[in-house]
Amino acid sequence: MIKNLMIGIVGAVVIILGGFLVWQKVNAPVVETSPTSAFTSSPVSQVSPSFSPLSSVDEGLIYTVVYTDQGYAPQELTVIAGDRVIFKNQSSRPMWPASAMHPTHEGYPGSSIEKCHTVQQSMTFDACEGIAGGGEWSFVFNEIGEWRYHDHLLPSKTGKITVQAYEK
Ligand SMILES: [Cu+2]
Repeated sequence: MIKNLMIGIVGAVVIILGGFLVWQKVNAPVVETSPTSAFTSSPVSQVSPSFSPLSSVDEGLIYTVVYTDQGYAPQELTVIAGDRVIFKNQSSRPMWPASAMHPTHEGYPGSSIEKCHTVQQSMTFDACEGIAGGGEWSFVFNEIGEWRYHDHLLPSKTGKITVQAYEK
């Protein structure tokens, strides 16, 4: 007798609970749309990092040439294509590293003082302005060859960057 009553109560609870769950599902369309939008947005953020290896093209070594009142040091430097050279001014005057020949700066491929202050400036081996003492200017050398340069503000101060091909 008690056993039957228990089964009846459990059965009633299951039916009420089930009915409540079905009612909640039907009356809650807003809750169901949010997992859908989260699903569509997450694959986008997962796909984009797979394009990042393209940036490794720019990951060469970094060298430093120091400019003092005595000139550039080291005066001659050998790097691998894709390496970056930082020219640090530790002299008492502004410095303006630029490709030979003075005053046109057209020795390095694609360089010309006429490209200064244009959209092509970043492609030229030319600081395009005086860099104050304590400041620095850097350039990535992608062209293989021997590239002479000078201080455009004091052309007697010269240096040479030799760029070699990358070999495994
Ligand atoms: Cu010059």
